[in-house]
Amino acid sequence: MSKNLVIIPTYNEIENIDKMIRTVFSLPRAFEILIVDDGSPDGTAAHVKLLQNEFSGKLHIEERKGKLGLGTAYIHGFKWALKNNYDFIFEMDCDFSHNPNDLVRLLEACENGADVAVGSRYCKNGKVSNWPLGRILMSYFASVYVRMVLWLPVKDTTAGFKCYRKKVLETIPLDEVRFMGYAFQIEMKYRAYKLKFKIVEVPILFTDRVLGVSKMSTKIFKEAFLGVIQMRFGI
Ligand SMILES: Nc1nc2c(ncn2[C@@H]2O[C@H](COP(=O)(O)OP(=O)(O)OP(=O)(O)O)[C@@H](O)[C@H]2O)c(=O)[nH]1
Ligand SMILES: [Mg+2]
Repeated sequence: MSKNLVIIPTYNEIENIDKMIRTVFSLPRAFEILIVDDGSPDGTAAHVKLLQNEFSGKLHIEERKGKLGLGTAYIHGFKWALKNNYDFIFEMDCDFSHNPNDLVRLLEACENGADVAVGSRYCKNGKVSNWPLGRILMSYFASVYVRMVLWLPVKDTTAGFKCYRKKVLETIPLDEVRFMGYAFQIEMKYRAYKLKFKIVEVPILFTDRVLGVSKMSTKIFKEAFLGVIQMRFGI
């Protein structure tokens, strides 16, 4: 049986963390969880540690001292996953924008031959709910922009709900990954594509965050906009 690890980066997710962990552990397939918490002032990490008594051996946490960004949280998690020998490694947000039930379909896509399975809003049958039209348009055209600059054959280039086969994370030089936010998600796909890994999009319904606060900032948008051009000439 494969070892599956869901990495969930958290910063102030106390409203979501309990339900998220319980939902993942109630799925029909076996997943372990690694929370990478950046010293959330709201006590997210303390709650995870409490739950570790209940979910001993399958709920893990790595704590970092301050808010160091999504990209480095995932790199930290990827290294931890490789060290502990997981076969399939997932990225998922804690705010239920990504429906944990879809982890099973991402896993199946990789079991059926994908190296990277991407939970996609913009492929056939993919959907976004609750987002204001402006945000959908911005996100969609950001993906078009990325495809035009990088010729990356993925419809949802900024998607952050993914499953990687171990080999992908062993091959990408993780210490060279340099971006933080949306650009991080683009960079990982672009590197996987350049290394000729098979990327498959799995349609998902993406729902806007209901509880807790968004950590998205204009800095992250700017990084993605300029970062894509840097990637085109850099990687
Ligand atoms: N460890 C860590 N996690 C983070 C950091 N920034 C965001 N996160 C987590 O990353 C996930 C995605 O962050 P969100 O704020 O939901 O970003 P987003 O989904 O692009 O934005 P919204 O649609 O507005 O929610 C959530 O689980 C956050 O708690 C960070 O600096 N460090
Ligand atoms: Mg979110």
